[in-house]
Amino acid sequence: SSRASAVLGALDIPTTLTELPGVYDGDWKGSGEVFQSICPTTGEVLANVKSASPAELHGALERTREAYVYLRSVPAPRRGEIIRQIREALAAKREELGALVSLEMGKIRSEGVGEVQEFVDICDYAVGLSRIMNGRVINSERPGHTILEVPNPLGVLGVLSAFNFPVAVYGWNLSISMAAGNATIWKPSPSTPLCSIAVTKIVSSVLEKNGIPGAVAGLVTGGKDVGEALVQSREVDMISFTGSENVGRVVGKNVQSRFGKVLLELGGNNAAIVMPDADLSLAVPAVFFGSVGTAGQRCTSTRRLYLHRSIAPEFLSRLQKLYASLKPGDPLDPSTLLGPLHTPVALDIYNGAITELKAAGADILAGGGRYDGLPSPLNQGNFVRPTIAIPKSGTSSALWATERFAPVLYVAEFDELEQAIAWNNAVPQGLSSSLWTRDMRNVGRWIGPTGSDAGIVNVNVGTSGAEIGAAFGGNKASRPTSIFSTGWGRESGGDAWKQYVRWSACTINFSDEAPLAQGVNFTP
Ligand code: UN1
Repeated sequence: SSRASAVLGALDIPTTLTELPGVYDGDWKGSGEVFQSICPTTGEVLANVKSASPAELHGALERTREAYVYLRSVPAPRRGEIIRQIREALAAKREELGALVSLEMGKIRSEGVGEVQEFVDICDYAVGLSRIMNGRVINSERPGHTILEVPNPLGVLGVLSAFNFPVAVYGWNLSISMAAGNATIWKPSPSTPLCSIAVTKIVSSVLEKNGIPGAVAGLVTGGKDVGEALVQSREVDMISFTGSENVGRVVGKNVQSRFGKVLLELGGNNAAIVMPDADLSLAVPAVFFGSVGTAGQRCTSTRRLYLHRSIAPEFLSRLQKLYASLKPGDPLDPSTLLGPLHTPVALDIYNGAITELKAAGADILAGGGRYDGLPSPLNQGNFVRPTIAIPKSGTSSALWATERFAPVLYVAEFDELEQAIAWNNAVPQGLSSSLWTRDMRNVGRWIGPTGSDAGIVNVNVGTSGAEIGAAFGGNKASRPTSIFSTGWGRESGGDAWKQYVRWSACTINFSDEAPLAQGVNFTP
C-alpha cells in the first residue's frame, strides 16, 4: 500500500524487491528460509525477508569474532566516538524509524518514536560510559604489591530480542556492548525483520564511514534454529535474551551448560497499588497508560491493580471512562492511542485470557472481546478491546500468577498495605511495580526489606516507561539469577555495563621479594 511504501521508502528499504536480504556481516546477504513481515494493522505483507542459512550464520559468527579482535584494541573513548555518531545517525531518522516501528510492530506513533529516542538516550549514556568504565586498585597485604581489578572486552555478544521493543532493547545491548569493546550479533524477532534491517543499515553506515568492520554490529534474521545456533555456539561469549519465561528457561540452561554468560529479561506480571491518599488525577491516567499503552504488550505493562477499598469505586468509574473513550486506529495516525496486537498468536493469548475469565465468572468492567465492524483495512488487523476484569478466584489463583501478554487488567480490593504488598509479591515474576500514595511512611515500607520484591519499584510513577539511566530488569522468574553473570542481571543503565566485560584480578609485584599471601612459608 502507499501507506507502507511511504514509511519504507523514507528508510531506503526497497519496496520493489520480492525478497530482502536479512543478514549483515559486513555485506548484505540471505539465502535461508523466507520470513514475512506482516502489518498488524492491515494484515498486508510488508516484505519477504531472506533469513540466514546455516552456512551464512557460520560465516557471520566468524566475521563477528574477527570484528571483536579488531574492536577490542580500539581505545574505549574512540569506540565512544563511534557510538556518538550512531546516536546522531539514529536521531536524524527518529521520525522515520519510529514510523517503521508503528508500521511493523503496531505500537502507536509516539511510542514508536519514543523507542528510537530510547536508543538515542542509551547511546548518550554509552558515550559517557566509554570514559568511565573503571576498574579498581586494591590494597595488597604484601609490601611492594598492588592489585588491580581490570575490565577487558568480553568477546561476542548475541542479542535475541523480542517483537515488542524491536529497536530499543537492541539499542541497550549494542551501545553498552560496543563501548565495552565487544562485537554484537543480533537475532531479532522473526516478525519484526524490517526494524532490524533499518537499524542495521543506519549503524553500519557509521561503521563503514569510520573504516570499522561491519560485523561489529552483525544481523542474522531467522527463526528458532538461528536462535538455537547462537545460544549453543561457543563463539558467542554472552547471550542477552528478551522473551518469555519458557524460552528463557531453555536459553538460560543451554548457555550455562557451556559456561557462557547469560542475561535474561523475561516476563512481567506487574502490579499497581493505590492507597486511599493517592492523587487519583495522576494515578488513574498512569494505570490507563500502563495497562493499555502498547496494547498491553510491554514486559512492564500493568496487569494487576490493587485498589484500597475506600477509593475503589471512584477509581474504577474514572478508569472505565478512559477505557470507553478508546478508539482503535492506525498506529501511524498521531491521534491513535490504541493500535493492534502484534500477531494472530497474540490474539489467541488475548482470547484465551478472556475465555478463562468468563469461565471463572469474572466481572468484566470493560472490553471482553474483539471489535465488530471495523472499517477496512482495520478489519484485517489484530485489534482487541482492552479489558478490565474482577476475577472471582482468590488473588493467589493461577489466573493472577500468569502473565498474559495482552491488554487485560485484573482488579482486587484490599484493606491494608501489607496485604497488597503480599499480593504484589505472591507471583513468580518480579519485574515492575508501582505504589500510589502521598504518605512517606508507605513509601518507606514499599521500597524497604518488607516491600516490593520486583526489580523496578516505583512511587507515583506507573509500572512501564522506565528511563535508560536506571538498571532495567527483574527478580525471580523475570530474571533468574545466573551465577555466571557478574553484576545485577540488568540491562541499560546502572551497573549493567559490568556484565559486558571480563574481569581480571591482577596482582603485581613491584618489589625485590616474592612473599606468599597469608604469610605462607615455602622455602626449599
Ligand atoms: C520491554 O517491555 O521489553 O520501561 C522493555 C519500559 C521501556 C522498556 C520496556 N522503557 O516500559
